[in-house]
Amino acid sequence: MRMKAAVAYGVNQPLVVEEVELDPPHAGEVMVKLHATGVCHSDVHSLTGDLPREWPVLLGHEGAGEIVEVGEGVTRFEKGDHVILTFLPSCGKCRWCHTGEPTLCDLGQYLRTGKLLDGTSRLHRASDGQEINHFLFVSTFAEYTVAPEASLVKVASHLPLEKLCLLGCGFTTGFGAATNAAHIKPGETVTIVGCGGLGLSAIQGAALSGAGKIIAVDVHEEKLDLAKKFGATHTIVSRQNPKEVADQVMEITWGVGTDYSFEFVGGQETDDTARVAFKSIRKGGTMFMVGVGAIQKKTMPIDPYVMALWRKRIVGVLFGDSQFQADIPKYVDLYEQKKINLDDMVTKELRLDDINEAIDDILAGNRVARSVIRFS
Ligand code: CXF
Ligand code: ZN
Repeated sequence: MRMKAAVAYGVNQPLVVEEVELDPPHAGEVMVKLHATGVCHSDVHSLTGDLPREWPVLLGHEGAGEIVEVGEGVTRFEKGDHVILTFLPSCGKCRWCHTGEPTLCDLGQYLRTGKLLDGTSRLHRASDGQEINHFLFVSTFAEYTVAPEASLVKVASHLPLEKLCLLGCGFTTGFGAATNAAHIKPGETVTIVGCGGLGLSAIQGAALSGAGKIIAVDVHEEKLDLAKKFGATHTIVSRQNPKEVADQVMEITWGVGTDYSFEFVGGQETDDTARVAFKSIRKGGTMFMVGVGAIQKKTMPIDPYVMALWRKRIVGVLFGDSQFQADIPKYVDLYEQKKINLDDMVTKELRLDDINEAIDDILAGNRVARSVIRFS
């Protein structure tokens, strides 16, 4: 079928919104009519080359929509189901899926192939048939997508998909970092470095877990205003002086440091942000590395002397260490009960034709928490 999609052709080139031919689902796949997709910093990192891709590629990985066709052998889903597309798949069969760690699912090894699981693409440019690469199996910057059933989570059908789409990446990553990775207990203290979509979701997770001090750090004051709205108790405008930020965290916590810190920035910035997060934790505290560093950056400036003598821990977190098939429906319930706030996370809605504006907003840094592209 023919559809409109935003195709990326090279590093830092604007996406081209054009007609793309989408093939029907093969065995184990479904076709989804997208209702909405979030625009995540990782889409932009892919465009800037920090997370390299083969071109052309159809980006987007935080989508929600309705199933319009199921491929052979698909039993978990049927036409009309509302689904979230997740940026990681879970096969439900491998060792990791069986032991409660679906973010480590063995299918993850194929995520960077640009193809679906049988090694082929369903995407071709309508004008000349040129093959287009898939992105993380879901390619949501399009009116329709074909994805493996392993990349879908079924959700209730009476809630707004233009908000629930955030559960496919950003919200689950941030909220899960606070609730699954850190298991924050009442009264514990946290430093949140980076208050975009991930950081704001972690603040919500920390607040819902009963955290005491929630110290939000960002270079942009606008983001810290939002952080307060979601439950931050203290804010620090980072002035690119890591010592100063960590010193302020120390003052706020009476010279102790916080129990946990979270790095949510990633990309090229991690020299500063990881150092701030590391310095902000207390003796025996844990820093969670959630932002994905640029692939070219192979080191982080961490003081090994302090790490050993202060018994500090650094832990990587992927997709909020969630069991996303089970957790996403729970987050849908929390949203319905107004215990989590997705509505105010979406600070801008756009149409697909304006997708480059959404990318520019992310590059600017201070304009949006999350932008969502709506298809209907
Ligand atoms: C990222 C993680 C690194 C690869 C691209 C997707 N996750 C979510 O944004
Ligand atoms: Zn993402």
